[in-house]
Amino acid sequence: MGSKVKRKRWSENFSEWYNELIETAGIQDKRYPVKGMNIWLPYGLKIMRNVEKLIHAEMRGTGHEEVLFPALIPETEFQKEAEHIAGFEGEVYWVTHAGHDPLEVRLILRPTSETAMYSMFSLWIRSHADLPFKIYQIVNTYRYETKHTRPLIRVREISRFFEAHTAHDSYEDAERQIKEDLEIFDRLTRLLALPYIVSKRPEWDKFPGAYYSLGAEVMMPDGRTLQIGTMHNYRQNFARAYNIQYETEEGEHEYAHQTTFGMSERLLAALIGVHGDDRGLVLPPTVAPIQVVVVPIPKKDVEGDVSVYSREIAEELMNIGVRVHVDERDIRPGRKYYDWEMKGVPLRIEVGPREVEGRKAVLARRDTLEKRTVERSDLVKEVRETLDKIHENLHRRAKEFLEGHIKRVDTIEDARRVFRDRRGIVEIPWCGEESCGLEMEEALDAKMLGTPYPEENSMITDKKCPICGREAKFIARFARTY
Ligand code: P5A
Ligand code: ZN
Repeated sequence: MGSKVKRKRWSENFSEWYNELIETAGIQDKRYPVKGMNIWLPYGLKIMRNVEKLIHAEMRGTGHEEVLFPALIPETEFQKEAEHIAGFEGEVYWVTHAGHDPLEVRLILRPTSETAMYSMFSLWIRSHADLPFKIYQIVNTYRYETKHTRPLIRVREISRFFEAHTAHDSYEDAERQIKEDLEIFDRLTRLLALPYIVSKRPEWDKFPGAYYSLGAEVMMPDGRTLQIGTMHNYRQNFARAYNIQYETEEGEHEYAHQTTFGMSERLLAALIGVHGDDRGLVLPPTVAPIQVVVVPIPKKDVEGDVSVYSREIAEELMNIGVRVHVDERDIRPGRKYYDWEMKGVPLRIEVGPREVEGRKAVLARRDTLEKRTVERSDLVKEVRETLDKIHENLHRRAKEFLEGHIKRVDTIEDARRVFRDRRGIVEIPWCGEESCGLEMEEALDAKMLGTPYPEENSMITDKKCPICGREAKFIARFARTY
């Protein structure tokens, strides 16, 4: 094993660890000759597909219908909502020619699909009986990102862009939808063992065209936050621009209220970052392509067929729906352990002649690296329980990490100190004025994530805004972000 390269450490140099692991674990190849557009490798795609399955199940369960819109949008459609254009025009890719001919109406590659969908909404939505209207798609979208690109985190082709779009007959019903989105998001992230916080974005950082925006963040190991989900209430902004009207029961015409909910392959980036360690990936069993790997350890001249015994174990596990693989490659066991640990397989079963003879098996957990010998007769039960324990443990330790990195302070000096030693999220009293918020961003070299959501969690009394000295109305969160 002389060729073993020294690995980058998760805890010390996260950014390098991440870039290296994306390739060595077979997630993506980023050598494609268009910057910010990467190739999904088989193993990475399998994990992402498992995440998508969970999303589809949630959307089905909440009455959303799946659709697929074209990737090209006419310039004329794109230009209907003023704030939306202002927010996106610097980020869109243009299609100006077809063959040798310049196009009469130029096209954009969708950066998100509001402007593709909403003129169709105006054709489809006629009466109050058509509402609420709830659709979603998972497609590739294109954004000419100017900040530093990073695989899965900031890409120019977002290849697994999830977007739910809804229309409602009142503001209240749109608010109910945002609540449902938060519940969907909560169940999904529980299945991914990803603890998160939700903030209401400040006015200057809303989604272009939104009345308000919510963002959900996880904490990466270097103390920077990653936004993995957003929910937006558009009120009637887009409905006015795209003429989405419905007839009320009284026969009057009203503009629809709309919301959206978005996520992407950043969910996979979060899984990799939040759960990983110095040995590589650690995948929650819910999305691991292989949940259990069985490694037979044959010994020369020793009785007992480890291979047959291993296959029997695998078959029994397969029969109860466990994704299991037997690694029968002709290489040393240590090499196999190394590979599967790097790929984040939650549980390894080791089988040597001693286990065969004693009707036992060794279980090695990926999350804690603990090993334990169990009876062959208890194996199925033990595997099931251990997979559940692994999931719980991943969630618990990530939650401790997140909560341990949120610090409430009263002054800019204390906030600076937090960013200096530990990084993470700082909560500071804020008067609510944009100028003070921007000044704090500047002073802390951090971004305002917004105010804690639901809103009752952001209210405070008896505190002063550290910039202007006036009465603080909110708690504002700041972090260094991805
Ligand atoms: C919501 C869906 C929207 O686009 N329109 C429809 C709304 N919101 S958003 O915040 O701009 O994006 C939604 C989510 O997409 C992810 N994301 C990205 N992922 C990878 N690379 C990028 N360049 C990128 N940009 C956005 C984020 O998870 C975001 O929350
Ligand atoms: Zn102030």
